[in-house]
Amino acid sequence: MSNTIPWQERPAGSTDVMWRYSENPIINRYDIPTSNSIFNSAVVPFKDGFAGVFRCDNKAVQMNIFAGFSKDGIHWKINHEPIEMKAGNTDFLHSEYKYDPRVTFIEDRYWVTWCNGHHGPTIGIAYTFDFQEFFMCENAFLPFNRNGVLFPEKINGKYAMLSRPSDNGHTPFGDIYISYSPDMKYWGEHRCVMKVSPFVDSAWQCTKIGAGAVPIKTSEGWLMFYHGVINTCNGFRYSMGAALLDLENPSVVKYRTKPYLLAPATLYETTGDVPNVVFPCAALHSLEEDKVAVYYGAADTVVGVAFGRISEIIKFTKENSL
Ligand code: BMA
Repeated sequence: MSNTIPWQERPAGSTDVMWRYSENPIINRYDIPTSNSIFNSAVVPFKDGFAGVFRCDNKAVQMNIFAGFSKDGIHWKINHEPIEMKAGNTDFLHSEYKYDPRVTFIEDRYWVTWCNGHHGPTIGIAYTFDFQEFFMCENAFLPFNRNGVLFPEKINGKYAMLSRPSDNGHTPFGDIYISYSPDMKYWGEHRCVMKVSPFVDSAWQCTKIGAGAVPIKTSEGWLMFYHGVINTCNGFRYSMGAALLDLENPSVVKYRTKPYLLAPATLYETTGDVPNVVFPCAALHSLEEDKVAVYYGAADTVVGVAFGRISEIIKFTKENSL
């Protein structure tokens, strides 16, 4: 990755594996004229800076995705109009809503996956070369599904995607699956990757889990940031952990964090439209510099960034595995 990713050193005195950007949130709820909230959004290196796809719910609280651009990964200009889809591998553009986008560069283009409304949530797919024109593809799965996250390269000759089969509401369950496709249209070979943890072992991830950022290829496996949820007497609480998946067969989990890496604690994470949500959707990384910047939705209202050293996260994941 040639672009300089956003970075701040670990605060003096902190022993945390990951730490928050001191200027969080980097995107606020009213940053475009129509928005009620901007959160759960995805960014990638693009040209000499960065581009992203942002979840902006409007003041009718309709969910949609918007393109945005940034020179430094911190200060963003988000388009005021939502992405309009053109026909890609289908002319079926039906979509009742779009939310929780992820973006992955594979070979020659950027792929966007999101939670697409088709009689309930499923996984929508589109591609773009320039973040101006977007071409829609067939939905990957039947409803109900959420948290579709592509791997950044083909695995054994096929596209690979993580997802989380769900229900049509505020799903009280959820495990992570992987599916493969030869062409980004037809998906199969579905396998379970990771299930929720027993309450007594690691309660923050005992109700449901979902893939977060696009997995990062490391010598120790695919490093995948994911969210885990506990159902408390005041509702769901979303935190972030990490897993290392086998490089050749990513349905094999080598390690996953027993303690969380980041959980709602600051005011912008504990207070907002949905309190107590840390929801990772993207990560910028540099293996050479041993740095990662994770982008996460906070309290379903704003966007925050957290930093870490990749080698330390891997070490922590291995030494504190479930
Ligand atoms: C999930 C999705 C996410 C949201 C989370 C917490 O079901 O709707 O977009 O961040 O709930 O409200």
